[in-house]
Amino acid sequence: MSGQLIVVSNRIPTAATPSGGLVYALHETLRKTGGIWIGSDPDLRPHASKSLKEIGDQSNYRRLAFELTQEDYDTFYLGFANSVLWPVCHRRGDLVQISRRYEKGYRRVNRHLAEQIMKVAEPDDLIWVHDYHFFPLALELRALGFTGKLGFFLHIPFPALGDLGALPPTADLARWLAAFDLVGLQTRSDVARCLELFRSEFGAELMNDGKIKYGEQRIAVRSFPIGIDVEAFVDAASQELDDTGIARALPRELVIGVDRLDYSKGLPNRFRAFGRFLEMRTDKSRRPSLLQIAPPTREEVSAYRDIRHELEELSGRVNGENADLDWTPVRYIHRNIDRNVLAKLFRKARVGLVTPFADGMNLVAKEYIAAQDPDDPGVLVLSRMAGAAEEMTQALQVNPYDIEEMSEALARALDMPLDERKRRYASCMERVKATDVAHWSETYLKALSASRDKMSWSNFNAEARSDA
Ligand code: GDG
Repeated sequence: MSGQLIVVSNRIPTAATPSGGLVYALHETLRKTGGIWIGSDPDLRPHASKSLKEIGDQSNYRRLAFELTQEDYDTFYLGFANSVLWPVCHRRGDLVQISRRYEKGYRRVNRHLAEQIMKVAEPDDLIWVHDYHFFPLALELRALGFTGKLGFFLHIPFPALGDLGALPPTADLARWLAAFDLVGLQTRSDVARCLELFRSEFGAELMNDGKIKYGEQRIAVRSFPIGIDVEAFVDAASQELDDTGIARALPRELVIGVDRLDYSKGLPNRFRAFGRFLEMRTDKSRRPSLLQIAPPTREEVSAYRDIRHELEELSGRVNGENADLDWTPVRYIHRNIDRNVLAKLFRKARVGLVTPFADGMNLVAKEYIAAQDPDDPGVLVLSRMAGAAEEMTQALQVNPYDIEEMSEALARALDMPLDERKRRYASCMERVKATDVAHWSETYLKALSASRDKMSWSNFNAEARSDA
């Protein structure tokens, strides 16, 4: 890598050493390579500054924050990103809220951010942009004359061609993506959908080297399945649960679900399937509990308030119909739980229920497997619609729309003999280890560095701005 690495993501960590998941992985990457991490400042301002703000003091790399106004937050973040792009990518066109204000806000924030990045970026820097908040960022940067390598990674599913019809016409995904050198996606199915989009575009061509030629641009599209920090999670899960109160309160047959409270995660059907399983069990002395941890997220968006009410009603109903004086079948916790406690709860649970309708990867599936005791592992019940299903073929895979299939899978998981559990766990764990988060960032950055030798972006300007 000749220049420095610049990572752009919507959120930027504020702790000196962030814990958990993706932010930890990016922190570790930047700690090794040096560079800059740019993300949004969580505090809103009446007037956003035109320059990035230096935050914190990190070893080896800088963190720079961009400011948003209330209008930016409402239109760019809550509006276009989370009320248009998120539902489209998760096959929920019915939840899309089209608004010209949202479209303008989205383009404005991306344009302003590009201007601010240009003040700190050098021509041979390598910029790695994360997620659907910044689809047009490369186009804006090219329009301002940035000629270095630009990579993109989409954490959520790539939308099917048919679903893209729910986007407003100004959202030209193909042209936005074509300004990047490398488009990284979670799975092979995502890559197939992205290629389908380019195939449908006039003037796009699939080249012999696997790249797409689109006008003057050449774009590589590849899958890089994201993973977790396996060792850290195994370590956290292997510690004793020192809160004896929690340990005592856990039933012998614990089923666990952990998800941000999002409509894409399939939680109502999961509760229905658990209710169905309780009804159908012949041995009524059997008293499993479903522990569902679902911290709040994006509560300002109405679809998120609706799903919360639906879940509260459903958990109340399943409990009302099945609970006893000394048994609560569904324990639903609507708040954030400490990561170390979470790891130990995963290990105690006989079944991990991961049943999204659509999910880029789903790291909970990988965390559940990593947390298991190899000598007495639990069973992962996994939706076929999660990106993780492409690799974890030995999980019990289910259709998240089929309540009966999920209820049967639950019964099968709870009754599964030890040797079958061990065999399935070993196969899933082998995949979790092979695609850990360090492997993900290393392979991505290697591919981005090798993505092209030299190329001119000089004829970009006029065209890039024509619809801004
Ligand atoms: C997006 C894509 C893709 C959840 N509740 C608590 C908590 N969590 C942690 C989990 C896991 C993370 O949050 C959730 O990651 P997921 O991958 O499951 O889902 P998204 O948040 O939707 O992430 C997804 C991911 O990006 C990465 O590319 O896999 O498909 O949608 O780590 O453990 N952590 C703590 N307390 C909680 O209550 N501490």
